[in-house]
Amino acid sequence: MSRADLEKYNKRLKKFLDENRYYHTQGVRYTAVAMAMAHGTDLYKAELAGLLHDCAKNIPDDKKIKLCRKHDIPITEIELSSPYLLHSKLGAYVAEAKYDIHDEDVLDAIRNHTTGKPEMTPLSQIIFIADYIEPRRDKAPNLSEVRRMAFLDLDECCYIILRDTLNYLKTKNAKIDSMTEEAYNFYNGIHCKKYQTE
Ligand code: DGI
Ligand code: FE
Ligand code: FE
Repeated sequence: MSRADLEKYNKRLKKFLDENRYYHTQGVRYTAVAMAMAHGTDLYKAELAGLLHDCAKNIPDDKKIKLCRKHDIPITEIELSSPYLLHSKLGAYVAEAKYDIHDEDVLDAIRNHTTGKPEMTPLSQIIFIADYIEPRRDKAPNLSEVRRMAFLDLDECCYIILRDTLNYLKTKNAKIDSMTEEAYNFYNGIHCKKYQTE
């Protein structure tokens, strides 16, 4: 693993992403590195996972489903009805098969970046959060609070993001992935213990 590899991956990635997605990816890449600095975790892994987290995003939805089936990646009912959710699982597969990444922590961070999950590693939390707060994001509520919390408390930051995401999905009447719900319950539990609330 070296920094030269990152530029090699970046060049390859550019061919597979549309322009907006490419710039979003650079935002997540550098936001993740800054967060790794603040939390004392591995800078290279944060940069690598940030760079590759959406590597499967621009694959058309029908092809996402086909590729998952071909490579024995299990598809849940909700993923079948909202196939964009598959880009994270499929992204972990692509990162391993096409970019030759075998670090399980990095692959897990890519795999879990859309829904989150309970007990994420610090790297998975960093990618989950960086994806939400990178500088080009401007639609989520409470962004300035979330951006500040990203550098102070990873668990609390995940709690706020999951709470606001579930609220947003409910207003849109979108189907909720059980993993998003489980992740919320887990980080809400930590939040309640810390702040002694119900
Ligand atoms: O790929 P990005 O757009 O950079 O970001 P992402 O991978 O975090 O995907 C964000 C979208 O995923 C956002 O619109 C909320 C949505 N999402 C997260 N959890 C769920 C969900 N959508 C549904 N339907 N159900 C979920 O549980
Ligand atoms: Fe994504
Ligand atoms: Fe993203």
